[in-house]
Amino acid sequence: MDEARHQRIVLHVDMDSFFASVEVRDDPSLAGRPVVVGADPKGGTGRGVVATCSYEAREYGIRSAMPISQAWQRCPQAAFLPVRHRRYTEVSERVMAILRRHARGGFQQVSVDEAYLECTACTCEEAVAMGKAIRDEVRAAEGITCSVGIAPNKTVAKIASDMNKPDGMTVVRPDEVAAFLAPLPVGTMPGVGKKSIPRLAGMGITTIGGLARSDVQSLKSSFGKWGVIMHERANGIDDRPVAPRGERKSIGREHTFAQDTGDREVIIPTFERLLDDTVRRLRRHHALCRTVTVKVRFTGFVTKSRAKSLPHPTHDRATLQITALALLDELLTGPPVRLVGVALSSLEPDEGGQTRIDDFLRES
Ligand code: TTP
Ligand code: MG
Repeated sequence: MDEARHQRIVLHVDMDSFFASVEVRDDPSLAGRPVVVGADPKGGTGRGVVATCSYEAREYGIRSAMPISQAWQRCPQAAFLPVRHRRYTEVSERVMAILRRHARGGFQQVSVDEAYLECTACTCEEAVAMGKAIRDEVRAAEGITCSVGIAPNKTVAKIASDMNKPDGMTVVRPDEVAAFLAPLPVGTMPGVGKKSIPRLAGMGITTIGGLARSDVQSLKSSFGKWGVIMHERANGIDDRPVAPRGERKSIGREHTFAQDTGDREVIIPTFERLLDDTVRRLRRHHALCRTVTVKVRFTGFVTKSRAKSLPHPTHDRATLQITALALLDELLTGPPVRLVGVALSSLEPDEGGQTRIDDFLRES
């Protein structure tokens, strides 16, 4: 019993067809109908994509990010509605307040409709009761449903919340993790997407079980650090904490030129000013960073970015400048530039600056 109490428990909550559910809640006449939220379909000629759709619309094969014209072809009789971000944010804030009230350990909102709660202080039964209470309260207060996953870590909890959607709850106990993960396609694992799936398939790996059994050294030589992480997660290992709310992940600045320009004599000094300002903020807060990211947006909104991780965390101006300028140079391939930006991330406190960085990381 004592051991069970010390086992880690993480709860993941994700709203069902969130934007579409809010639309149905605001107009109950839509209930039970295929509802598509996204760009204007313009009778099938519209450009733009589907943001999300109700589960009734999913029966026609409509999915998030699909061209809206294709959604129209699949189900012209669906209710096509524009995206009302402000409204979804309002509902999201109220839902998150409910979740926060239930949290007894760490709480982390990860997107507009999803959050993790650390439940390690609870027994498994208490975590299940918490999941049920959250689902009941969200439904009663906001008129929308959510799905919950309860498991020993974030990865498994997130996969679990997706297993019985919509309006479901899935509990994976520690001794069930291996059997739960084994048959799932690799793409079920968060972070394993369009890039990793075909490369894993090329190595003969299609399921999470296959990934768990595969040779970690070969994964490492194909994917680097990410290969090792995937292997751990497939084996049910994921120690990432449920981070405190509002943790700052990066600092940076960007600048949009009044007119698109290909002139390096204009672009580089502007970029250096942005970088100086960002490094000054980093140092003022006694922080170090390990990753430098540079972004360039060209005429026509094509946006490219390059990132480099440094061998050691630093706030050294010269190191950051050399790194950032090299990245910028790789990106400036000729076309006129609309915007440049720089961001410093993987932040950590400088020695002796613990208190101040803690405050800083919670700003934002
Ligand atoms: P998701 O939680 O991925 O999707 P969902 O809530 O609509 O459906 P599910 O029941 O499968 O969880 O995303 C949350 C919201 O984010 C979604 O309602 C709309 C928005 N979104 C987009 O705008 N574009 C996208 O490509 C995706 C995936 C989501
Ligand atoms: Mg959702």
